[in-house]
Amino acid sequence: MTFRHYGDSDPVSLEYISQIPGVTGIVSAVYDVSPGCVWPTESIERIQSQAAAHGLAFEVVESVPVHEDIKLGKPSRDQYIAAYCENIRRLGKAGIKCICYNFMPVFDWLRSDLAHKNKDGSTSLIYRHEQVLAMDPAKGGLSLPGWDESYSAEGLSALLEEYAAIDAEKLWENLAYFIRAIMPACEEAGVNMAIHPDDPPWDIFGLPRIVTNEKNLDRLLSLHPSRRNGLTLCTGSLGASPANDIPALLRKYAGMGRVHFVHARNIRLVGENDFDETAHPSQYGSLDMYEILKALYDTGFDGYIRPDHGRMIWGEKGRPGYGLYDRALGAVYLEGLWEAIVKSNNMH
Ligand SMILES: [Mn+2]
Repeated sequence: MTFRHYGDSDPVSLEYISQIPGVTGIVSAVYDVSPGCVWPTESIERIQSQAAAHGLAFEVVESVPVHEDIKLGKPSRDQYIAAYCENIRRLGKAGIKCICYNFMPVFDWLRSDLAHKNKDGSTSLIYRHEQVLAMDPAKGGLSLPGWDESYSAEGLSALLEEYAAIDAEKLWENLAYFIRAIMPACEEAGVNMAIHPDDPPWDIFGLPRIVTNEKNLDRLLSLHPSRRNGLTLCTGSLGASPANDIPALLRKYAGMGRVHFVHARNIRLVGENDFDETAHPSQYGSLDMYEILKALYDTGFDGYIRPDHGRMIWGEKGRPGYGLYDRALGAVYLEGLWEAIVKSNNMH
């Protein structure tokens, strides 16, 4: 069981994380280096030693960002891929076993409201498709969680223009080129790549999104046969589409040994393409967390898992989705489910 940490700027301290029962490691990254650049070895080692000082392992990186030129397939991509491979080698040397990444054009995960007030006074991240459709990122003023604030409105318009030539098939080609180019470094370094599904799993602002469903996950894995070409199975991201049967997907892909990392969280579907993020337990959302963990148990899953986004509860202020309290409750709830599954299976 791991827990995401955002480095020195994270209001949730490593000490607090070390106090959560059952959490043995952090998921983190070097945050002060631009996409496409090589991470200084000292920065990687610093996270290692800070985590170790609190008895926490640092074996999962989330994320090593993929430069937009790689997604666009521009000639400059080769230099950025070379830097990516160097990062894989450096991270492998530092003890990292798994790198989470995504291949979403321009925008990372997207919500329409980062602090929707619930009846009990807690706040949640929610997504309302109509509201997102009404946003125009090229006009500026957009401030969203996955949002790179460094883009000017002009810079963003130019980037979106470049993407006009990139349809889903072209994006697949560019993803295939990237995966095939980095796999030798992964083999050499002993690092598993774990692509995060697109969140939400449908096109946004006219940009294609391709890591969205079973058919596409099959295609992704077929791009390179190495087990190191694997998945971060994010239950809440894929689960936003009711067509995605999460326990079935886990049984299939964890059974193939291709799931290296699981983001476990619950969401409640409240309309077509609309959802609320909820507390982790099954009763609050549309996902059956018991069936999800049972699928992992039955397939002998031995990868990493972490609670994903949490609500803000008990007056906590912090990074939307990444407060301490609700994620800690989520971790311990998942551990409780796991203990029950393990013990009930040992009895038979
Ligand atoms: Mn996730």
